[in-house]
Amino acid sequence: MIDLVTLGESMALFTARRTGLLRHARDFGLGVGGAESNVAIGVVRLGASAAWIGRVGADEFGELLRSTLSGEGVDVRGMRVDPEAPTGLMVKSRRTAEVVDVRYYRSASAGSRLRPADLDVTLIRSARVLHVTGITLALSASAADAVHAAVAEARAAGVTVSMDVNYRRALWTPERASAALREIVPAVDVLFATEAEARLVVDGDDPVALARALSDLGPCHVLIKRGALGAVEVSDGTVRHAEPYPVTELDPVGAGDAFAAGWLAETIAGADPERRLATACAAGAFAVTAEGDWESLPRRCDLDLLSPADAVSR
Ligand code: KDG
Repeated sequence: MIDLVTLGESMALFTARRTGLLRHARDFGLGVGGAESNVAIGVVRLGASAAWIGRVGADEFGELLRSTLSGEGVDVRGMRVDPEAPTGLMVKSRRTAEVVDVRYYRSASAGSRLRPADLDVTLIRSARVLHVTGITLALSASAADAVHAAVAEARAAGVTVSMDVNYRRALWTPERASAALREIVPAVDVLFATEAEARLVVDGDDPVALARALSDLGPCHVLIKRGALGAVEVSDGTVRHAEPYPVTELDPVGAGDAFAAGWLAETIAGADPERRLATACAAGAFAVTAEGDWESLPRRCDLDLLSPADAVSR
C-alpha cells in the first residue's frame, strides 16, 4: 500500500547560473521540476511513501526524471515512456536578484499527452491520498480527463482527494481555469490555494472568508497559502492561523508544493491539526532556503532547525 499517489507532468529543469537576460546566461544547472513530483519527494522525505504517475519521453531527460525520482525514494512504477513526444523542459533564470523567471517548453510534450489509460488504477485505489493539481487540468484535454478519472477512482475507493490549484497563467486563462476549478473543487477533500487562486473560484474579502467559501463547495480542509504572511486553514469549520517561519529566501519556487507535502505527510502520520499546519509552514520555509524546486525539502530531523516564536496561533 502506498500512502500518497500523485499524477502530473515533471520536466527537465535548466537553471541559469548568472542573473540577467537569459541570452547571456552561458551556464546552466540541470535538474528536474514538477509540482506533483515535488510533493511526492516532500512526503517521502517526511517519512511516508509516495508514487508518481506521468509520461516522459524516450530520451535522456526522461531517464533523468526516472533516476531522480526513484533516487529520492518515489515509486515510479506508474511512469510511462512515450516514444512519440519529448520530455518537457523548463528554464529558470533571474532577471534581477529578486525576480525569478520560469519559461516552459512543454506544449505537445510527453507529459502533456497524459491520458486516462495511463493511470494505474490499482495503485490509486490502494492509496491513502490522491494528490492532483490545476496544472494537469490545464495541460491538455486528455491530461484533464486523466485527472477527473483519477479523482473518480479515488472517491469510489474512499481515498482522500487532495488538490493544489497551482494556477499557471502561461498554460491557460483565468476564465478557463475558473470553469475547470468550479467543476472539480466539489470532488476534493483537501484544497490548497493562494488568495489569488481562491478568487478564481469564490469571492471573499480576506483569507478566512475565502477558505470558508471554498469549504462550502465541498472540501473539508481548505488551506490558504500566504507566503511570508503564513497560512490560514479552515478544517471542518475550525479556523487556524499559522505564522510564517523567519528564513532568508533564496529561491521561492516550490514553496507551495513543500507546504502541501508537509500538511499531507502529517495527515498520513495521524498528527494533530496544529502539528499538521506547523509542519506545512516549516516545509514551505525550508523550500525557499536554497536553489531548486525541491532540493531543500526537509527531512523530519530538519524540522526542529526552524524555531518560530509561535508557529500556530488560534
Ligand atoms: O511549484 C513548483 C513547480 O511549479 C515547478 O517545479 C514546475 O510543475 C511545475 C510547473 O508547471 O510550474
